[in-house]
Amino acid sequence: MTIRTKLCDMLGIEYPIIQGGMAWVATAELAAAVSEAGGLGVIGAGNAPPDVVRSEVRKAKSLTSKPFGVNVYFMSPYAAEVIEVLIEEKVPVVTTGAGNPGKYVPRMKEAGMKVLSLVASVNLAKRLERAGVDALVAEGMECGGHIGDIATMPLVPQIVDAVDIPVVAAGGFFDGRGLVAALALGAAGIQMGTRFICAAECTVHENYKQAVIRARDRDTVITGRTTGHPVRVLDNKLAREFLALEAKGASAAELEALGVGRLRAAVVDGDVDYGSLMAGQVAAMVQKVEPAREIIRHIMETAEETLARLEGIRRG
Ligand code: TUI
Repeated sequence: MTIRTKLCDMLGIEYPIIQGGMAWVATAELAAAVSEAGGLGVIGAGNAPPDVVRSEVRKAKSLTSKPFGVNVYFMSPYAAEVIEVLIEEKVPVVTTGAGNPGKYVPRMKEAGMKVLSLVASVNLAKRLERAGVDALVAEGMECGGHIGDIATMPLVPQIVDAVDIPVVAAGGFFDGRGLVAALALGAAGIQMGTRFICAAECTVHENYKQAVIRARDRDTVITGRTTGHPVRVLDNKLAREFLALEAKGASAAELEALGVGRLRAAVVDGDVDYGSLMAGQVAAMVQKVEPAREIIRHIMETAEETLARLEGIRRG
């Protein structure tokens, strides 16, 4: 027995699990490993220039013949050029984040791509459905990185009720209990980032993986609330300095200066003190590094156990 949803048919994947397209973190190696394991691997284009994205896409193609995606980060100065590269390279799936992809949707659809857009509000979900995207990823504030202000539990059913296209739930997912909960809320699958940071195939610095593994339930904090760009990260020296500056009423420019290059420092250099260790609240549940295939297998196995347990509490 297995759990299949309309998301699997739409994307040509085996299991309704999408790997978050995390900037710097989600390289071709991780994306290909997740796709090979039956989920949808996603390369995070972040702020990378188009030639770098093209070479990552080609690397992923050399590592898997299964569908994979690329996340386009709309605050990147290269977003428009990256989209052209993805069209030229015939990337089957694009996920969009941190901005409104509306005006690019027709071009991506004409190229035969599936477009999934990350949203953190009902209003944007409705607008993007009208713009013609294929599915939405409803991202609750439990997730890592840039976040909205609504938690996954209230956000997902509100978006499910507001649109007619498939909705994927994101933020707070770790195992099959979460997958079944997402399906119960009306979602067609889940997107997970944090757990995949600790996939064996993920190329982030080992220090970053160990910081996620060490994290306990209250170890993420939200910086940047005063700038209007809240970001969930693991608590460290950088986060404390950032929060202290915010408490003193520092300007957005001053705070931005502190943040420049910090994600790269965490991912590439393994700077766990002054790097930006973006991670979601489920960091506390991640306890080991394991292959992407094991992560997917564990989610699907625990989802089956959860369904069986739920069946057991039905009374006639
Ligand atoms: O984008 C994210 N999460 C992120 S981005 C990031 S950090 C980064 N750093 C360096 C380079 C590249 C990235 C860390 N985490 N999530 C997707 C997401 N996007 N959630 C919500 C939205 C969103 C927000 C506003 C989507 C559209 C939107 O549009 C506003 C409007 O009305 O146009």
